[in-house]
Amino acid sequence: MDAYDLITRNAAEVVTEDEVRSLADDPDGKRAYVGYEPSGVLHIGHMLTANKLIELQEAGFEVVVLLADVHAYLNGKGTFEEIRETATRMQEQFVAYGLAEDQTEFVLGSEFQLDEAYALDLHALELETSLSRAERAMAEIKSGDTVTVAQAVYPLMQALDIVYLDVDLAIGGMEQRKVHMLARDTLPSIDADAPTCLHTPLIADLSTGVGKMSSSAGVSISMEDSEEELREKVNKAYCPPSRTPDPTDDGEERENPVLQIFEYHVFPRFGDVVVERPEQYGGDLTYDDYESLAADLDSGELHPADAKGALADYLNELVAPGREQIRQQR
Ligand code: TYR
Repeated sequence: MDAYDLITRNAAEVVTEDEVRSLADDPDGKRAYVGYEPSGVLHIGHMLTANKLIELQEAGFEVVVLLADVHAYLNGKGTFEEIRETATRMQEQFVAYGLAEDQTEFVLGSEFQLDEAYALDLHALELETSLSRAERAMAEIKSGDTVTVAQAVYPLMQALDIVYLDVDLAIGGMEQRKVHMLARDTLPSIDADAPTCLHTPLIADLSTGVGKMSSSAGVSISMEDSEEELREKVNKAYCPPSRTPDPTDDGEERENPVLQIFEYHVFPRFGDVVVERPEQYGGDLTYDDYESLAADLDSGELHPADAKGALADYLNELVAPGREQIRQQR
């Protein structure tokens, strides 16, 4: 795979393609980052952007993980002390997951976000931004029902982080896109470049295939799950024998979350995927890419129950080191 294909593999969106192409021309030493609000344990959403960071390391990028303690605080996630403690644990879980410790720079937001120069730049961005724009940027990020002033400052700080961490590529899930668009529009007002961005897809709700999977509602997968819990969640997952399921009766679009997890979590981390089957049902199936697995599910060659069994095995392998890490943390 060439650098551009590796960088953009499984991306839902890149802004802009031309900008990413020029990074791909000479990726060595380029910097990419993801910021995370520290939360108890890594879940499948964190793991999805982490997969992208691992691919970027392969492509030659320097990778920065921002443990966004101040952002978590502004978003009502607890006291500073609680959040900082969680940040340390989260860092250990990322390393257990596979982010190379010597190739990943972990930064706590409060290490630089409380500096005077940062504060003054932040105020300059505040002058440039309407409250309604900041509020819209936060629609898919904010916790709680009312928008606080803290949550309006939040996306501007996120924009500024890109400048202060000196990154060439900002990564986030699709729910971050409006913050990134705000960053592209406002950073030039403080003489900084509009950042290049890459957004990873959102995985549909596991049990319905509708909307997006979230750690706060519905079924989610986390590093805390035991092997049995993983198996149970995957077994109950929505998985019609199709990669393009019919919409719901209400006309809502549906995805196949089992296939999505194969595509965004399993294939990026494992070269080959083996679906074990008893001889009498045709024996094992081996896939070296997502397309062939999806095609077999579509054609009926691969039964959803067998796909689920294999998915649970691979997810368990991905989660096991983090699960062990969490056990030691307690
Ligand atoms: N907004 C991100 C989230 O929803 C966290 C984040 C904070 C990302 C600061 C980047 C950043 O610079 O979790």
